[in-house]
Amino acid sequence: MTKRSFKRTLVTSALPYANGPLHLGHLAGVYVPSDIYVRYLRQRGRDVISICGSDEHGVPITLKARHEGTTPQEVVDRYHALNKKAFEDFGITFDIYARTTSPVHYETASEFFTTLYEKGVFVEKTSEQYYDEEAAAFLADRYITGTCPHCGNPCAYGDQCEQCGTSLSPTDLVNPVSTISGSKPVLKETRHWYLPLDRYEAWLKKWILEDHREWKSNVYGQCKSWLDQGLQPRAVSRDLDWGVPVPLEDAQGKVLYVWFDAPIGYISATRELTPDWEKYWKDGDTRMIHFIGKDNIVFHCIIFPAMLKAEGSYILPDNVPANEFLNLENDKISTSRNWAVWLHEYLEDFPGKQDVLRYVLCANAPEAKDNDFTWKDFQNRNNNELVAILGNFVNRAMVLTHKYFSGKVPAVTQLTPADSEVLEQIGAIREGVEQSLENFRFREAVKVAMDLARLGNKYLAETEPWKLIKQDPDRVATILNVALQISASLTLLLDPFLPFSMKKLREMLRFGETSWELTGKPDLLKAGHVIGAASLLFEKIEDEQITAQLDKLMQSRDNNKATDGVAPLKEEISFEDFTRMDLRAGTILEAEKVPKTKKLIRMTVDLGMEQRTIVSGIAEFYDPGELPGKKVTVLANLAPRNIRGIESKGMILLAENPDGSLHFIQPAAEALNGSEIN
Ligand code: B3M
Ligand code: ZN
Repeated sequence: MTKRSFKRTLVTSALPYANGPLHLGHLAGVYVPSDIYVRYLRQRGRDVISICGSDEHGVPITLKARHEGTTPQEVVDRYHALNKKAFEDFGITFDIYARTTSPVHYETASEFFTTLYEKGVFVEKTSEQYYDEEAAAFLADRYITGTCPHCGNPCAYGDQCEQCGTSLSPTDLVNPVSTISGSKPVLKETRHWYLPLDRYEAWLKKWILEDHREWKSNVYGQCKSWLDQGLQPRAVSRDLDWGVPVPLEDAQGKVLYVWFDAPIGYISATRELTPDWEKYWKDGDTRMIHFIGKDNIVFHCIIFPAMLKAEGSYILPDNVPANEFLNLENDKISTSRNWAVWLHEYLEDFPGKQDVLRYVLCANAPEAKDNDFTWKDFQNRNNNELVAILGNFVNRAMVLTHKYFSGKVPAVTQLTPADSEVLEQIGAIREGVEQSLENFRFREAVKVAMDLARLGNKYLAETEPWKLIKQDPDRVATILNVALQISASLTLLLDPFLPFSMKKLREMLRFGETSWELTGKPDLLKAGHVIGAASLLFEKIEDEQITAQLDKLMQSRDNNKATDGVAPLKEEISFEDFTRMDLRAGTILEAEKVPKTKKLIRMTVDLGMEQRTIVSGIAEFYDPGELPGKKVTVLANLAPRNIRGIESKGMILLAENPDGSLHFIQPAAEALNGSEIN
């Protein structure tokens, strides 16, 4: 159980795969909460480091490289740079953003494997695995697809079915197919090293189910269900050519499984960050916290701890505050369907509004269950909370101070009991925020912190200094002093959540302190201190901006619809194959329905040198009356065919949509009848 005191904190955030850009689901689930947490600890002067980096191994990366006709290295270089920048742009303050392709990581991961190997931890096993004979490669994880034995999804992967969520092994798949060559794989023997999780089951049960009852219920529940099902040995190596090579003599062509090397990435990143790294990893006075999404729970709560325990010299995580998933406009975020808000695109559309997204994602974080991000909610929270409450309060306090006291903090003449109560509440609010943050309840934390702005807003609304300035300027001096003290405390309390805006507010107030402990202390701004000019902290977001975002999303939905069911490409042909077709521009002269048929239209087409009779099955899509005069493309050297007793000489080219509808491929108006198309 926690509640003991630690000397330092090691915060890790899941290492995103460097195979695609980041979207707001990533921020909401992992990086906004972890950043709030470390900013808070730093503000308290605690010894804390925040570790992250790119996960650069794994089959999705090599597959992407193959699709793009490039190398895995090129893919990870590109996305490492893009994602590192996106984090920086959103003020996610990692102490290091490392990479699992770095030499330090290769060394650390190999050493870790070797230690376990030499301790005799692994079980070495030869088993039959799928092998692609055309590509001469074993088919690990996503290199193989097939039908899910549980739900019948025909596109399940070798490691997981994305439709029903079941985790699979390649031999579970019905009708397996190699994603490299499309061929049917064969079974072939191969040797691998397994981590015998079953031997750690009893220990894990005690460590999690008894000693860590304080873990979030979604995390605890998932662990319990894994442990109740019983743990199996897990292979920690793969037959692949991209990854950390298995550091053994007779292991050519074998690399460490990505989920074996990736969490070791936290250790190697710390090594890269500081020569003092062992203090963070091997001293029992360090508290280690893993921030992750729910799909990573088993790896961080069961497999990695078992690895650390087996190694023997490392500490274990004290808490794993995993979040559930964030949906977008009532639909699962999906990279392949482009149903996402990409971080770099957000900043193009809302420059300078990082804090708004941080705020909305925190206020609406998927902490206990999946949650939904909607642009309407984004607009409402910005306009009704950030603008109307927080921005409005500090702006009024500052503008009135400039107006009545030339920008000088007025001295308190006399505090009423109501004033004192307001000032005392700051301390209570601060404690509330601390409680929530220490327990990883970020939604609650930001709400309580915003209560201070609500309190300030209410205070000004009730005391109405603008009505008193004529008859009682002393009272106004006191009111504005109180309002400015609240503003100064706000810069401290809201800094972890809204770092860009609070920095701006501190500059406006000319208030240089950042220590958390000062929140609620009297006279943060001394009487006589001159504040700077007031400018707006937040701007209203207009309906048009929201509509534009929704349109953008709907467009990607339409694009998906249009490409759903598109026929796969046919086999490659040579240029000579193409030139055998004689394609000509033509114009329809006459058209009539073929009697007693539903689909057929008989046309006379002018091909310049001659007129042709062509029959085509387009009556469901075109009315004969609208056809004369239309330009068409004709395959002119197709052997004549007899269709319902009519000799059809040539074929009119048509595009067929996924819904089966047919549409002419029309040459431009300037193309003369009979001109060759090539
Ligand atoms: N790259 C999976 C993910 O992004 C993985 C996390 C590794 S953390 C050690 O969901
Ligand atoms: Zn399934």
